[in-house]
Amino acid sequence: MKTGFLAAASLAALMSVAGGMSASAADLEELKEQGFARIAIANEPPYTAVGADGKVSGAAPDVARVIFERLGVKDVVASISEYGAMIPGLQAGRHDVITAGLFMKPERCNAVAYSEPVLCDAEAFAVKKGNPMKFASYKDIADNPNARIGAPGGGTEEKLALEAGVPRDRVIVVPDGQSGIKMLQDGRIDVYSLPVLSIHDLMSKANDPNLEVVAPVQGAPVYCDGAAFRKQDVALRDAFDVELKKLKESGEFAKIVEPYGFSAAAAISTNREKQCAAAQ
Ligand code: 6CS
Repeated sequence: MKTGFLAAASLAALMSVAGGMSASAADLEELKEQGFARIAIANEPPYTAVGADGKVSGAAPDVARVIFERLGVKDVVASISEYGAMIPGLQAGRHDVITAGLFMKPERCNAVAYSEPVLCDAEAFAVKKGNPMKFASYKDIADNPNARIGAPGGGTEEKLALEAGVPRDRVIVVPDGQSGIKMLQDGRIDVYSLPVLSIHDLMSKANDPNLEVVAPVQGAPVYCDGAAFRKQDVALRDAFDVELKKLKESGEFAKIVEPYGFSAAAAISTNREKQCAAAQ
């Protein structure tokens, strides 16, 4: 059953109930009793999406929904969050799990209990047609004093830009994909950076011949996400991983993620240990 994205009022009521869950640990029995798992998403297709009808889809929630059903948790209920707020929200007990394409990186792996890898992707730039400022890497943006990059707040692309030396005042926080494309079209930024599949989804919807994609971004690694649980919810994470492994082995995992453009083999060929240890 496709899960709805609850209207604010009912979501607030729901959260007040669910908020009673012990922030200390969300164990499987509690989730079964609750009847749903509260997932954090960003609404960034094809990773995560909320339709006009409120239905939640995207590769990450679809994998989570199947796994939680197999664990006896009938439903998932999503709330949209900025990437940078997801881990604090999880730790504060506002979510039971993050299923949003939150890429594994050492500092995040220290803060949460990730599942094994689910969605892997490289990074991309959306630029004006002809790439007039010749961006191929985040360093190219740093080296051009006039270049402004748009990226999600607390997201990987923001961090990559800052680490490449782009000054803070030239890294513009963009709240969502549509805003990023509009800011690029209006010339308020010179490049908008998201993972490859997200940029391609936005560009196909924008259908603007004055824009083009640069992918993959040179020097940026391929990242993989996992479902992210609280550190104290390792038992829940392990139960999730048992079902994820079965999905991968049965071929069902590929049937869920590949229609969205993701490579099942990319996730299957790596593991949490490698991804959490990977250099930036
Ligand atoms: O994990 C992240 O920070 C990045 N993940 C996705 C799917 N989109 C942008 C975000 O910065």
